[in-house]
Amino acid sequence: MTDSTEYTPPKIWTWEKGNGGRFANINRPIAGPTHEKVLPIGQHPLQLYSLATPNGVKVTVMLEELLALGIKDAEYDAYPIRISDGDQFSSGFVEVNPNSKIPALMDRSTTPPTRVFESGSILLYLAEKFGAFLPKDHAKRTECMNWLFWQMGSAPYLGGGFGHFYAYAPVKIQYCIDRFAMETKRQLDVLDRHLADKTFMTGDEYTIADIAIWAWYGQLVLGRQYNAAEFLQVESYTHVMRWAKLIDARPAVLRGRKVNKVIGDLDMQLHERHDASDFDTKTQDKLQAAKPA
Ligand SMILES: N[C@@H](CCC(=O)N[C@@H](CS)C(=O)NCC(=O)O)C(=O)O
Repeated sequence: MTDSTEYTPPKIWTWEKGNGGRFANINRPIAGPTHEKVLPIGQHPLQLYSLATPNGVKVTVMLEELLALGIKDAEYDAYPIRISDGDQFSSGFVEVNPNSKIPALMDRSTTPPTRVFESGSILLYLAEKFGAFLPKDHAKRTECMNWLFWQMGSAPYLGGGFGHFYAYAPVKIQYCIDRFAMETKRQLDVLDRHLADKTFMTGDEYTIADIAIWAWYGQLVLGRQYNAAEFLQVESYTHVMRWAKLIDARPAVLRGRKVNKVIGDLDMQLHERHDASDFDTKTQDKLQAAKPA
């Protein structure tokens, strides 16, 4: 790895395997599948292929919230896609998402089945399909869309920019960390000012904009992202903190955080989810305790 200050870009960029830092084994400059593999299909109409990253958790929280409303047709099977093992490059996954990123959803209740990718698109699809967490009033719906699209456009600066250079890059480059810490703090201030006189992002109603923004910025201020709470002084964003805690306390949010989680505390890891009862019987702590010694 060359020190950034010494690097002069060549005339033509070439791919050196290993130049992706912590993600060197999965980063590639080309799209498409690397291997043939079909995806598993469970019994429910909705099939989710995902992982409990902030983008993945948006969708599992949404599905658990829909089920908490009593919407039985939102039942789903969720399969983990282990992105560090390259599962997102299987032929089956690429058919559902040509962009090879989690989350990806197949709705098999339609003929033909509908593929849905991009977490924002999945949230909107589910909100429209089930008529929930999306304001009916046009002006309020527009405000909800404003914030949903804000999240989709802003989080790459937090994750791909700040998170990458602060936590994952093999060298600490002050220029990059300064640039993206500044932008992340600016975004937190945008949210803090907006939430100063509102319970949720669009006012009194909890919507898909809250789900999307909480997954990234809520979890950041709650100290779950990049070990950066002190560095970014997240406690100072008091309105964001109050809103993040309010959402975090919802039972459906806790369940959504567990689905397709394959690292961390064992009681938080539900690798596959096929039924509501799986939360009581199939988290990793339960499965490991049930194993014969
Ligand atoms: N804009 C996409 C981003 C999805 C995304 O970046 N997913 C990451 C995990 S959070 C991923 O699958 N990475 C695998 C890879 O880059 O190969 C969305 O919101 O769905």
